Amino acid sequence: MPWSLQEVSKHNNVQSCWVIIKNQVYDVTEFLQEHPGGSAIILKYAGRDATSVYEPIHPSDALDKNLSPSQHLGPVDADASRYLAQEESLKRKTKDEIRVEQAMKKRPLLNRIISLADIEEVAKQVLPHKAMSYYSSAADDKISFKENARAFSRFFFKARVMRPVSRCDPSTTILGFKTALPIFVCGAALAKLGHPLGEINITRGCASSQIIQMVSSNASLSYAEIAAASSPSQTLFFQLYKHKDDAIALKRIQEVEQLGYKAIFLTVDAIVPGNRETDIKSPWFLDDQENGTKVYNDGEGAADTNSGLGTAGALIVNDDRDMTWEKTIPWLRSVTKLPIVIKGIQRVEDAVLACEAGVDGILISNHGGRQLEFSFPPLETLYRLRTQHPEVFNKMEVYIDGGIRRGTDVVKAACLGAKAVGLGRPFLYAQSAYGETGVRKLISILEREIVTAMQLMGAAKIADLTPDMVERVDWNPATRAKL
Ligand code: FMN
Repeated sequence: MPWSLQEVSKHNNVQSCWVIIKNQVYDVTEFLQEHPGGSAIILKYAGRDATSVYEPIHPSDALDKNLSPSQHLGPVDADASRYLAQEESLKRKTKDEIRVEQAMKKRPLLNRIISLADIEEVAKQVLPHKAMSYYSSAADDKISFKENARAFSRFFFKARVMRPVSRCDPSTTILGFKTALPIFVCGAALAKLGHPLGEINITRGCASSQIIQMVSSNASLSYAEIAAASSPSQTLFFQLYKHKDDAIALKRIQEVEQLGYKAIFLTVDAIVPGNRETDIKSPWFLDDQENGTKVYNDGEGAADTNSGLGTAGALIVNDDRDMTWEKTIPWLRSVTKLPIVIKGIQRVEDAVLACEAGVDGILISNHGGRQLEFSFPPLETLYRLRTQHPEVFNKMEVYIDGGIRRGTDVVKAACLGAKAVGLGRPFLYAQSAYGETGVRKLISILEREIVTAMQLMGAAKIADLTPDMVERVDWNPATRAKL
């Protein structure tokens, strides 16, 4: 039977907690303790409509996956739905919403955007504070985040000249799947925080540009919605946060396998959340801005603002913290036929162990500097792997991510043996600022920069990029790293 608001409002506590989401009533009393973001945020909306805080961060199938059919109590009545619609239309805009609206009107035309830095600049203006805090945040003092990018400035090209490059082909393959460029989208959570269409902007932008998208376990759209938005020939990879319960992890793997995802990237560098202070501070900033009007950071599964973990904490609360080479890789192999890539390798020795474990590839990454502060810059780790264990590159594919913002960055990594490189934040910024067209623009900028660098290096194809074409330099003897 349809529910009146009055009836729903009686269930406003730990003993009986109901919420309304998109005019449907749910009994979340039992779920309170299981909610990854903690119970406090749900209790804040107990007996009330929670749609506006729920929608931007949860995929559409989250309720079905987490609640039993009996906990779905049915729709609200006609009076209630009229009232809720009216309330929504009369809602006073927050200062941040007003700022975002104005900034969107002032966005530069896309043809004025010529670099990834330009896109990031626009994103900074137009993103809601909460989204920008989540996207831009990194661990502690952001040293690893900054060094990821800075590492590229220590590697210089030794170009070849007098080589024919009028025809230059930057295409390659990743795990056997074609890609127009040696780049891919790194799985990053919560694209809907930045744009209502979320991950689908990236899917569509990649389809027309022939770039592979890795979809996050914590995408804000369901894996099925993203797969449905892809074109028939498009390749999607899946980033796996392995649940501590193997049975639940297996369900997730089977789901994406059935949906046609083509590889599993198992993330191993985020078993506990990094200390991301910009993200943790976000609710207080919004709070102050609204002069006492409490605005919670309900990010990804609704982070409990008192938990001090920020948005990231809630997302990985159920992850397996006891993964090992001996146990986890054989288990994963036994449950899926998909290629397996380990995401989050941070040193040469672990790259070698991954190779011995027989995985199909490794993604050298420190999670964009968001996890372990002072984790080595991936480019430096790639360089050391190339120098110390060149044989690894013949046995499995090696990729890096973190701080890649220029075509020359991509080309440097390719010279050192990376089959491809991943980009995280740049895709989030592009889709937030300009939707699907922003994603296409980003890819076209990188294409131009990659082809230019290749031609100037005397490389007509990716295979022409070799380790001798880059040299690691340190202009400052005082900081010369021991290799
Ligand atoms: N990595 C994961 O394995 N799973 C995630 O859900 C995930 N979410 C992320 C969310 C955001 C906002 C960002 C910025 C990164 C996230 N990452 C995640 C890390 C990215 O996959 C990637 O390693 C990183 O962004 C690369 O660095 P870059 O942003 O400098 O390109």
